[in-house]
Amino acid sequence: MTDSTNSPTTGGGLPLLQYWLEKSVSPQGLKIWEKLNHQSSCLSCAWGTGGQKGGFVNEDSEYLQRCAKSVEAISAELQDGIKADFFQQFTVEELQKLDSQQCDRLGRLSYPVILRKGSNHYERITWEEVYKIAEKAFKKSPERLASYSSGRSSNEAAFILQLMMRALGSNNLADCSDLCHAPSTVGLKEVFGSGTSMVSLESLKQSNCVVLVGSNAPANHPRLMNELIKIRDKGGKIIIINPQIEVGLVKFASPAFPIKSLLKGGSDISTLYLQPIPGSDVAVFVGIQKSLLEQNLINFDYLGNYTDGWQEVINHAENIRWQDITDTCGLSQEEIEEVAYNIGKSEKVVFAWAMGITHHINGVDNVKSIANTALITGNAGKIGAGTMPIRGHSNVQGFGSMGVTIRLSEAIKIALKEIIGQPITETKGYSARGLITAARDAKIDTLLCLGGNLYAANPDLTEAKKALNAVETIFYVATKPNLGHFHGLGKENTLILPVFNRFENPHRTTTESGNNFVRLNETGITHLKDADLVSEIELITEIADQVLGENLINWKRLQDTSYIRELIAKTIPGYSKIGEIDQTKQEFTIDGRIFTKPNFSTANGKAQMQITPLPRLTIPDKTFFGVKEDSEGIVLILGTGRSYGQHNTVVYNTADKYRGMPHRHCILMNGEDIKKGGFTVNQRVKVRGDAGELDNIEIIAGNILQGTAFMFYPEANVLFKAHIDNVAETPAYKRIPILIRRLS
Ligand SMILES: Nc1nc2c(c(=O)[nH]1)N[C@H]1C(S)=C(S)[C@@H](COP(=O)(O)OP(=O)(O)OC[C@H]3O[C@@H](n4cnc5c(=O)[nH]c(N)nc54)[C@H](O)[C@@H]3O)O[C@H]1N2
Ligand SMILES: Nc1nc2c(c(=O)[nH]1)N[C@H]1C(S)=C(S)[C@@H](COP(=O)(O)OP(=O)(O)OC[C@H]3O[C@@H](n4cnc5c(=O)[nH]c(N)nc54)[C@H](O)[C@@H]3O)O[C@H]1N2
Ligand code: SF4
Ligand SMILES: [Mo]
Repeated sequence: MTDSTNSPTTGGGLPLLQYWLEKSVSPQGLKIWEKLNHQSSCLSCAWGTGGQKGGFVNEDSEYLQRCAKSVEAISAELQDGIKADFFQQFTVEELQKLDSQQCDRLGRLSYPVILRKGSNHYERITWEEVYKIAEKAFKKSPERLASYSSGRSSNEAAFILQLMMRALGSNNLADCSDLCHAPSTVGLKEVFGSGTSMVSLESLKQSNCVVLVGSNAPANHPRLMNELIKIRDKGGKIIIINPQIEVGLVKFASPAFPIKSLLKGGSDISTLYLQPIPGSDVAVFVGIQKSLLEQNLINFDYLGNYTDGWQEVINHAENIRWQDITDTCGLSQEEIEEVAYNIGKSEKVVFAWAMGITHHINGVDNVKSIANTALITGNAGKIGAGTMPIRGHSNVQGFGSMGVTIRLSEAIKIALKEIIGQPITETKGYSARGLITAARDAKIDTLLCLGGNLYAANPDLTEAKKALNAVETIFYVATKPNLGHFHGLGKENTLILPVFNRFENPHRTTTESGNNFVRLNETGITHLKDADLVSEIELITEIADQVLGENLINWKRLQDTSYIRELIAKTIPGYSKIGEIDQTKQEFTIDGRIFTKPNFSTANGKAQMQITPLPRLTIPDKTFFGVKEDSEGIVLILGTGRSYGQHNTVVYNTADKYRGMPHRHCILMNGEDIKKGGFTVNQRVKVRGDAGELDNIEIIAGNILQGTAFMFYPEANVLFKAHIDNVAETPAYKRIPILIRRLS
């Protein structure tokens, strides 16, 4: 197999190339400013900047809090609309030659299109016809219907999406969080009875030690860096655990601290920086627990009063041999002891993490091992301390809160039953991975994708493509074209349905930040002339109305989002204040999420600690990849992730200057491994995983742990099959065995 993302010169033809070049240079500076100032939350990450007090204000009412990511996201939304004759001009095969960036640069989707079976072209259709097709497609048996969603849409859209699916009798509500923080949600819920961060922004500011694990915050949550800088400035400690040295985690130049950025080239971030073997974080945290025990830094009073299961966790740490810990994680006992000492001696410790923790087959255990460490030092349930998963998409957490999940809480089930007038199905739904498998086995007829890029976000793109090809009808609801729209085609019909984005909606909406703060987004207008867009709310309610008619739920009335908020207030725990938000304009913190006292949301109020077994990490030999053991090349462990210039599957800029990776087709390797493999820097190589191979990949030397390598997603998703965490079903995107060889 070869690279699926050929440049347009190798097949797409010159006109297509010209088209996106023209698009990508349109001047829009003023419009960006207008949108930055719009009263709505930032489109990009879940740190949650923006809202009622204007675009530059964070949750603590501090000003000047927007970062370049935000501008990038807005600017992409401000592109011109795709021209009326565009889809007549280019066949689907031609469109399939585009890479991610080229797809995005085609411009805003501004009219609905359909690709019918047997046709080579997407063609324009009317919304009337869309609803007719939808009516037929959704009148199938509920287990054959599914949705997938991505966290850019609003709480209101999320709520009615799941309301419609559940009214239809389906629990197949796959979501991008299944590929992201699901292990955090599952793990934290088991331990604390609540699946989100227990730390508010205000509380984070009072911490004097932050342990940041598996996060590249300088690129992915830039405004978090301001908080880390301030914590260090007042003498606090920042402990980084990450196999790769991310420069911004060592030193970060923030525009919020201009003097330091100018004179000192930035602020110091990391006090300690540990580089464990990928996938070994449980060993690191059990090691920290063991050392805390040995250094007498455990808070036994706290454990006795506020936790269950602590004896087992302590015994486990005590009985594991240091040798097993250090062999597993590759760190020395002294390194772990120093971290333990710093955690144990700090008064208020926040444990924060992102995908380096969740993207593993033992992602849930990783999360629990962090939670255990927080608990044995009494760092959960007080101001300035606690567990803090750093959420991804700007409203991904809102989607979970609104019930877009296959793990619906009993409280929401009971409340929804009242609205829907029938019990919520107990059939286990399909997560994002489950959905791909079910589709592959021809078990899905109709799929509604509310945003996102189900195709390119999944491992094994060949499988993902085949799976989607077996779905009868696919509706892609989106603002801009992406790889999935051209590769993830349905068997009968594929529709791309254009919608308003967050700052263009004709009605108010809300979103929820990763810090559990609800933002109110004001109405707006689109810059697109003659565009034939609908809002996500209108789209879903129209479909629901056609399919379900008006019995208990008046779907048309739900086009008034304040009515949706009324229902949310009645249904979703902690969200009662949303019922008055139209009048009060008061953005709020969700009740029951921030724990300032060690009284948790479990049945008895105590945290439920559980043992986390050490992972057995193995590295296959070359024969695993179908070549002889004595053949040339080197086997490494690959982690995939984001460059500075991309938002998930959408690439804005090809280079990642921070990692010295000049384009997308690079592999970052340790200098020793480059030598060991018999390669030189900048050499082009082949990279093979258990699902496919990429050719012509350039070797870049970087500050990454020996034995490991790093590549960008979604390109790297052709390489490997999905190996998932059994409980959360999240793929191991961060621990992929690969073979690197010379080009033949
Ligand atoms: N600019 C930008 N911002 C974004 C996004 C984007 O694509 N672009 N995406 C958004 C989304 S949806 C998400 S989920 C977040 C993602 O934000 P992050 O989680 O910060 O992003 P990743 O690139 O997945 O990489 C996380 C880090 O994990 C480290 N890592 C890899 N393996 C391990 C391991 O085994 N252990 C440890 N401890 N660390 C490891 C990597 O070296 C990397 O630094 O960002 C959000 N914000
Ligand atoms: N190898 C590898 N794979 C990964 C990861 C990794 O680290 N490595 N990370 C995983 C993670 S953490 C995540 S979250 C997933 C991301 O997976 P997804 O969330 O599925 O993908 P995105 O690229 O964020 O989706 C972007 C698309 O959303 C649409 N969109 C943008 N704004 C709106 C809007 O307002 N409304 C609607 N309806 N659509 C909109 C646009 O069309 C855009 O093309 O990828 C996962 N895949
Ligand atoms: S940190 Fe995140 S929410 Fe804040 S401005 Fe940057 S991208 Fe937007
Ligand atoms: Mo994510």
